[in-house]
Amino acid sequence: MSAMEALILKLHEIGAVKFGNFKLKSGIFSPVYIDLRLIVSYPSLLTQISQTLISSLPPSATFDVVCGVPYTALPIATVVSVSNDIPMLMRRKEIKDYGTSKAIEGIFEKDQTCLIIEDLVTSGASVLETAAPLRSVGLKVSDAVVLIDRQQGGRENLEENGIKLHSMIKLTDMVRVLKEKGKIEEEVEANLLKFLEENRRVSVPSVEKPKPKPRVLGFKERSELSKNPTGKKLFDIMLKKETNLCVAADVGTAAELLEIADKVGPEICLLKTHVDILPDFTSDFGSKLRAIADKHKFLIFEDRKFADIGNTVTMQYEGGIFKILEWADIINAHIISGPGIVDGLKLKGMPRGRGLLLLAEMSSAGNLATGDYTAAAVKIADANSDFVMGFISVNPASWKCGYVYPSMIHATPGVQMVKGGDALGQQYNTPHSVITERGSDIIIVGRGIIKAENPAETAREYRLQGWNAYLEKCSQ
Ligand code: S5P
Repeated sequence: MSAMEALILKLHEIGAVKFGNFKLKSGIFSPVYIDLRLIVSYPSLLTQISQTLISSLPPSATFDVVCGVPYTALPIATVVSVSNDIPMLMRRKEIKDYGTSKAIEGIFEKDQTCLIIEDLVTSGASVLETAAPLRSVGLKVSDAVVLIDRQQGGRENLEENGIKLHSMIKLTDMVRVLKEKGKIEEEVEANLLKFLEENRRVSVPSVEKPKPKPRVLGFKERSELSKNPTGKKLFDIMLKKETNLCVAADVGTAAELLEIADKVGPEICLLKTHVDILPDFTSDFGSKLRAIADKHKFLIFEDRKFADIGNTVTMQYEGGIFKILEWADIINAHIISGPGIVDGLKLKGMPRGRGLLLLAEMSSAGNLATGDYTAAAVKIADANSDFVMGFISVNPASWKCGYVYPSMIHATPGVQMVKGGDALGQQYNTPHSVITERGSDIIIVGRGIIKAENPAETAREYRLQGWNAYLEKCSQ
């Protein structure tokens, strides 16, 4: 008896192959059901499968790492890895939105080749679901090896996606052997061959005809598109420092603010202030903060939320005791008073090369900046793209209008590691969801960092999460 026949008989004996009438994941009814999850209970069988898998590969199938399709093939891949001393990678089915948020776990280098290991292939959809994130992190995927090929289009579907399928056992071989060894009746074999004839190709709906997705432009390309000098500068800083983190420094005193700015400075692209909450504000505050900003290469954003008529805001921007125009690279404004507010701020800010963010949405529960209001903000921004560099937004991916302007920067408040809120209406989303799902660029984090035991270390964690999410978005 050949090793292959012995393997088929063993799989039948342990009940991994059953005959009857079964509904498959793809919706079709099948006269055979194969459940390879059982093999973890038979260690010597698992070893045998893992060894035969690798030895059945042609010499043309070279690879540096292996990756099993979750979940059933994970133990097979692990045994292949251990017994052949080949490093393994793991694909996460669910990407965490804490920690490093990686889709692929393990160490690899760009352009290495990864062999995908699968237990059973029908349409090939699961193999393609694993190939996509591997390819998006720069790995090459050209071969997949499978224990059983159901011969229902998997080979062809994978071939069309540049993956050669190698199978140890074909379903037709399996029924032939089982019939020859007297394990199944002739009728069962005939029934199965008829089924295969009628279901030669199970389509892969989501993979066969991928919907064209708009390409995500990176910060480099977007910097070139920005018409505002501060917007350009911010894109450039984000790229250079690999950070899309803005810290909201809502601390009790100016002294504390300067201290925290120096601590988190290396991790941020932007420091956001509320200068009117500082009891010890003095006229040299601006120059002191500017020195720290220059030292760590970040920009200063005074969250003044101007809201008055154009004429009044010119004075509020330039005058008073705070003299915001002197030291803040960026300010923001509500559009409740109409486009005149932008004209007023622009009059003072433009000659200094400053930038303005419009509040198109807010993070607090029950706020009124939604729908038509958000659309109006986009329209005003578009008409003033030399001065308006972007938006305070919460879910720009959902906007029916305006989200497409790649020159505009989206900065989103209401960010913490864990989704939730405070007692006064603030609502939090995670860095990963803000950047990848909600379509923003910058995470604005206040209490999540300034109330942490070690703000510098925590800022670094937020920076990594925000930046990894940006990289993930670009690779999609
Ligand atoms: O809609 C908004 C707009 C802003 S600018 N919601 C906000 O929370 N902000 C500001 O972001 C808010 O004023 C605060 O400075 C920061 C959020 O702080 P946190 O402590 O809740 O992270």
